[in-house]
Amino acid sequence: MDLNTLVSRLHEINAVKLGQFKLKSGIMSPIYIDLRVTVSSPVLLSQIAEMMYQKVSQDSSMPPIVCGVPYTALPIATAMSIAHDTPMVMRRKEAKNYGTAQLIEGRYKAGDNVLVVEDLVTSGASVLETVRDLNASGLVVTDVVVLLDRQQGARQELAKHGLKLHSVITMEELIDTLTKQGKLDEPTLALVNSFLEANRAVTVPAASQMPAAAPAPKPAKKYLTYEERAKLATNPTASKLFNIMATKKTNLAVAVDLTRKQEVLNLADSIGSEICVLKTHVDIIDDYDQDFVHQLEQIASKHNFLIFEDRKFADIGNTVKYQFESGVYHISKWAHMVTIHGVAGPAIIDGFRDSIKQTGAGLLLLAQMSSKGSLCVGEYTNQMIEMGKQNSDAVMGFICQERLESMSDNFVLMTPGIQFNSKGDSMGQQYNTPDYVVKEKGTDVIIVGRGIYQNSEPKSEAIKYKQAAWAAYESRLN
Ligand code: 5BU
Repeated sequence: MDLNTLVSRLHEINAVKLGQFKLKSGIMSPIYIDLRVTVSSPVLLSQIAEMMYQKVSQDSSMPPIVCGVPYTALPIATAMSIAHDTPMVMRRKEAKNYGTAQLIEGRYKAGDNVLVVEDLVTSGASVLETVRDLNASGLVVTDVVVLLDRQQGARQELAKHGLKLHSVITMEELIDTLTKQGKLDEPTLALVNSFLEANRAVTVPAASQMPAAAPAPKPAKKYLTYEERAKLATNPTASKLFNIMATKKTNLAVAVDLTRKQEVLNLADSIGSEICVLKTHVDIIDDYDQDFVHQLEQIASKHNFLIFEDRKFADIGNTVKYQFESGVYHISKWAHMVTIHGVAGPAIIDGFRDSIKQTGAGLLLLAQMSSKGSLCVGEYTNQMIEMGKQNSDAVMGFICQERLESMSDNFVLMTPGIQFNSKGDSMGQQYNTPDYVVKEKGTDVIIVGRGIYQNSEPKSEAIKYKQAAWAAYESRLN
């Protein structure tokens, strides 16, 4: 099949869509290519697989095993495998915690070369995820084949990892052919072209920052300084926080869960010089008023710390927008950062966008919790990390108990559930030490509540936590 026929067939089955589409990255695109629909057209599917096979065979020597990137490319790889009697392996997308717990299914031996098959590439991140799992199982990857190269950086990114990209068709060729076939009118063509131009340089995380391999992500080994992280941060508050931490030499956040405004303010002023963040739950303050916020803001700027309202928003976008901006608390007006759950799905983040655009505030995604039996684990945690990556302008970091490989350095990792002398409370809280979470588990900021505010000498206790957490940070750099 030639390219002209291929494009006609894709257009006929509605695999090429024109309109307004929200991409995985949140960007709106006037063109969307959905190759999943090819499973309903088996002849076309096998023709596509054949074109891809021929492309690789022309340019390189065909590796002896194929592996599709889940899910869209699985049928393409299968068709290729059956037509050419080329064995296939399959990468699991989700962790399996029973049976053999294999990451890669199929028969292979270490050192076997595998052709990675994907429907289309934008930045190359999904391909790299599969490559990494194949490599982790001892397999070698030198070549990647796709039907469509969207020309948004994947070729260069894959080359950096020593991978050669073969594509049957590029986005430019697709647009050209559609135009020649009279399927794109002038205004649409202009829209598509300006979109492609504007989005040519999509960046992908470096290999060390790629999403965690299922099933058992380990903390990454190399640590950057907070100064370096400030430069990588994609959210302004994340950058500000890293800078404050570096300047004040403190990665201590204090959770001031006191119920009278004067108590909170007194403690804030007394420990302000020791902390980078003060965490509030304003809905537990009996005599909350706007004056409280006003005073707290003054103390925060006097001591150079940020205010974190641990509101744990969880509703649909429209509701959280009101909860954030309106009501008694007007949180958006004063909080530098807030926490959100992901149960409602990624659109919750849209509820914060208008306000965040103006203030630069940061969202902290609840990737893991400190309490016993927490359901924020496994695939949920992975999805939260993915949500953060897809919205890295608004998301400043994660609340988590460990640094997972997929948590890239632009994010701040903050960990509650910290106390020197207790393992937990009677209501499910579980504690670790500053050294354990910062040095062993690789998180950045410790959040200490009762360990400090219930101590008879909160200021000197805060200094002890600060010193312990900072020493753990310094020692992990070495
Ligand atoms: P503690 O007194 O150090 O146990 O207080 C911990 C604080 O952190 C408290 O404000 C909690 O609401 C908050 N927290 C937590 O303990 N565990 C979590 O997983 C999350 C927040 Br998220």
